[in-house]
Amino acid sequence: MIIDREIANLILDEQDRQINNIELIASENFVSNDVLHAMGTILTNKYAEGYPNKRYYGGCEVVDKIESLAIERMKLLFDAEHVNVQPHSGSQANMAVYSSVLKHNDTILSMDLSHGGHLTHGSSVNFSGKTYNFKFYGVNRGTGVIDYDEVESLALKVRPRLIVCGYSAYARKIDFKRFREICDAVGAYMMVDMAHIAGLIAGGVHENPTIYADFVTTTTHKTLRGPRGGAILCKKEYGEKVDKSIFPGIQGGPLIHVIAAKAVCFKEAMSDNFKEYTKNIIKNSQRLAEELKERDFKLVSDGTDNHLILIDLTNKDITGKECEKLLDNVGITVNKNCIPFDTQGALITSGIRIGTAAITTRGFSEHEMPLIADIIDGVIESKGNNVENFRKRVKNITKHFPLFRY
Ligand code: DSN
Repeated sequence: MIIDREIANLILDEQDRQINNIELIASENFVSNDVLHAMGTILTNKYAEGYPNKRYYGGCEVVDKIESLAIERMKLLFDAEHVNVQPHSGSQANMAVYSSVLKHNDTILSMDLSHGGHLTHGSSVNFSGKTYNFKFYGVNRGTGVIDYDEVESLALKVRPRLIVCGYSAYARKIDFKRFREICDAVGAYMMVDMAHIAGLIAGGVHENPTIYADFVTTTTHKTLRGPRGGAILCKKEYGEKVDKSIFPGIQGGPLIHVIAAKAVCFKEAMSDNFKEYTKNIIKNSQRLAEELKERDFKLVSDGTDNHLILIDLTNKDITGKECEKLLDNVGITVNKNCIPFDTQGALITSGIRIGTAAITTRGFSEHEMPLIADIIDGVIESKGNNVENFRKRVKNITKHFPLFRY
């Protein structure tokens, strides 16, 4: 129990919000009690700069075992040759990979942010865009899907040292083998940022990139359902460079309490229950996509193969920003998101991104998907009216799916 009442009360307020609302942010999830408890332990007290058996502090004999276990579990889960579980976030994982084998101003080819890429994939306001010479591919204007032949032509033209695939707002499967062929054609390193789909890969419902990629980066808190944090998986030959890049390159002491929670998450992700969970994530998102289409919603790429759906609101007379706000008011949490070829900026946008990882953890099934689509549709149609009625409908759903309480 937390003694500081101000903070304790705010945590309880946030707990209420999570319990009562429908969480559709594609990058969020609800962790298990075990993951939560591992993070809230005395492991937070320990400094352990370095790596197991090569530390710069005494007293690391126990935390060495914890970090080693996390590494071994993650290797097994993703069939990886080398793993680093120390990145504090996905951004730091990406930064570490770039700096492990590239020089400043080297050329990197990645997906444009407005087509589904990430800030760390070369945005001009991010360290990545400031440090490296990024060139961008996008999705096809007609299909909303990656045209791999176009990526190849671009790669042959710009001759990148590294190609990034793996995205924050792309609803279709990624052809990793094709990316490997493109990388080989131009002699580029292949990096996969699997942050969004890591859980789907662990559960076996998306192809595993580790056999194709030189480097795979991830966060651990999205579909993988672990603590907030990052990790890097790579071929053995790059292991030492990647490790040095994280520490002492860009980080100091690892967060051992978070690494313990990562280890718990990796074990959970090996279970049959988790496999079933990932199948259900996709069942739910495909059903929700169909229900939205029946209500005249346009979806980028016309559907989904994974946990997320990118809704193009241009036929609905509402911006992404307005839609996010209206849905927030009734207890449905989403984020505004640029759609490919968006004419609005990133603070307004013409789309919203939704995902089913969190609600599937809560136990929502296909049965709830038409109810959610109906509320989203109704809220947009009524433009901010009948808020109480919609709120009640949201609570009528969430009350059947209890969440862990402190
Ligand atoms: N911010 C994350 C997301 O929402 O996709 C990516 O890091």
